[in-house]
Amino acid sequence: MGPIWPSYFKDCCSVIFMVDSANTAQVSSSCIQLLSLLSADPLHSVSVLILFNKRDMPCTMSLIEMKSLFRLDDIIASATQPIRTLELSARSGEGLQEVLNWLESIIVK
Ligand SMILES: Nc1nc2c(ncn2[C@@H]2O[C@H](COP(=O)(O)OP(=O)(O)OP(=O)(O)O)[C@@H](O)[C@H]2O)c(=O)[nH]1
Ligand SMILES: [Mg+2]
Repeated sequence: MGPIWPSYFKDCCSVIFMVDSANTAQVSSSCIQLLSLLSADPLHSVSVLILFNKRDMPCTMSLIEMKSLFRLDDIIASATQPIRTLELSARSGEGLQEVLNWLESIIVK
């Protein structure tokens, strides 16, 4: 669905970018999608949450591995947006409270 995302950017005030941490084959394409999203003009200053999902699966990569594969430190340092990263399991709900806290924090702003 990536090619149609830009049609939603205009009215966006925040972005949640969900990554499948159990899918090694998609890491590079996911990283490219993230970079193109962060460089889109309408998203210049929106709050961004990068969610590493499926942490319950045995084959899941650790947050340290994912951050390293994405070169997230470099991405965060050069991005114009405030970026937060969290781990989550949509299946077990682990990490969900932190996501809700993030949502609340950006709504209050
Ligand atoms: N174990 C586990 N399964 C999850 C989690 N989140 C979603 N799923 C399952 O993942 C499946 C959906 O696959 P995804 O890869 O998330 O969906 P997608 O990226 O739209 O589909 P693909 O393009 O095929 O990768 C469903 O069966 C969900 O139940 C999670 O946190 N843990
Ligand atoms: Mg998938």
